[in-house]
Amino acid sequence: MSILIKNGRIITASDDYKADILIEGEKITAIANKLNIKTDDVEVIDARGKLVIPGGIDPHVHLEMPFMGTYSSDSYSTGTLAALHGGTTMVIDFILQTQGKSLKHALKQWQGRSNGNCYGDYSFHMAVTDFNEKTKKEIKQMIDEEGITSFKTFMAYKGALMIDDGQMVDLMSEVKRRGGMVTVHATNGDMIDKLIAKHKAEGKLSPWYHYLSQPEVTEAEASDRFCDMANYTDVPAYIVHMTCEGALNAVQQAATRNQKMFVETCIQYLVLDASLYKKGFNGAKWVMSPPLRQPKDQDALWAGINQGMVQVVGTDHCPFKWKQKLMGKDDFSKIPNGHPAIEHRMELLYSEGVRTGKISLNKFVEVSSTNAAKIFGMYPRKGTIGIGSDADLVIFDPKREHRISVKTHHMNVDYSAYEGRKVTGKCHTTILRGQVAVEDGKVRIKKGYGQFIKRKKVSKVI
Ligand code: DUC
Ligand code: ZN
Ligand code: ZN
Repeated sequence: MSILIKNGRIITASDDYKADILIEGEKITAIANKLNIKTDDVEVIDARGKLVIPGGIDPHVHLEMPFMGTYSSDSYSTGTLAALHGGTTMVIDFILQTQGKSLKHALKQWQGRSNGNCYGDYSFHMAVTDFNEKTKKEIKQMIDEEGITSFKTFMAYKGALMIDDGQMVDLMSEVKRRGGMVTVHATNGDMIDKLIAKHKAEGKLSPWYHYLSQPEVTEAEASDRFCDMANYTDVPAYIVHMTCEGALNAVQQAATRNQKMFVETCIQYLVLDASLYKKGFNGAKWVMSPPLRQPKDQDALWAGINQGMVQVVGTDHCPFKWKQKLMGKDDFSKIPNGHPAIEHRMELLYSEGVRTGKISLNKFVEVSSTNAAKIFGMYPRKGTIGIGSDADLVIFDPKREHRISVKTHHMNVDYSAYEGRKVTGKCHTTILRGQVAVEDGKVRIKKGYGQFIKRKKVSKVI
């Protein structure tokens, strides 16, 4: 069946106009002022009074991920379905190489959990935690055969995920040679480990000390070092979950050197702050790395978005149920890091960004969808509304008010990090590759509809 969306206001990263959209099969096949299709085989959706935007792309999620002695609580099915409820049609998840094992080995494990289980479309970043001669040979294979073109690195979590600077520059050189991108969790792991040990030795064990163990300087220093190494190797690079003014300053230098350096922040760093860690153990709900920061950092991030220094807003969605958070009841360093947000990113960004006048509608689309598609090799198939693009669309009601709550969210987690928060703007209908996936809260597709999307070489698209 085809779909005709009538009377909507179409917003892309660059345009804002009223038109009808025809979807045939998985693709958008026509856009015109008035489309009159006379056949019974068309579902007509009236989008009058609503916005029609490209399906959101969240390039930073962790589904069913083994981490800190447990697994993040959303599976590939619950996580991608919650994403669709919130207008995100595609996610990029992270594969973690086990130190001592191959990338292929890790890929197989992640395929085992995800294959056939997704509602929404997905891809993987490959986290390289052990770069050696064997891993080096696998980079080309990942890019050319698997369509996995971005390689995540950790400058923290020593002994589990962190690589040293020697491995980092070697990896960067190989990824550059093969046409990929290096992404990074940029915080200084050694400094953080020292501060954690100090606080524990002093008997300071509450979530507040998670925050104090990762001061702004730990992120600013690592971001600066990462930019320098990327400049030295000339690799396209991307800093995930940037939280603070100090780290943004480091990137400014990369911009004046004309580096291909991209920055992502996450919705929580724009709308929540570190005062939440003062709520006793309840603060564990927001224990994530890097931690929430100060209002002055929120201001810097919003400005960075407007100035084009921050290109993407993701979530770092990594939910844990309360029982899992209790693993760190007596020691903040054992609280599984991460918070649930995959469902709320688009609506919060609209409500707190567009409605308040902090960002324009076009910027909203750019940072929630288009830029991620461009940076990660999926544009123009994804990330825009155009003839020939995948029909990944959200029909968004900009006036509808609602409150976020654990009682109504769809993520597999028993608390909300945004409980009771009032939001204006709601995703009414989410369409994925020509199928209505969610309509006014009702699910119309089946588990397994989501496809793995092979991505293009990075150097060809930016
Ligand atoms: N930070 C988190 O908070 N969770 C998952 C991994 C990370 O870097
Ligand atoms: Zn991280
Ligand atoms: Zn992450």
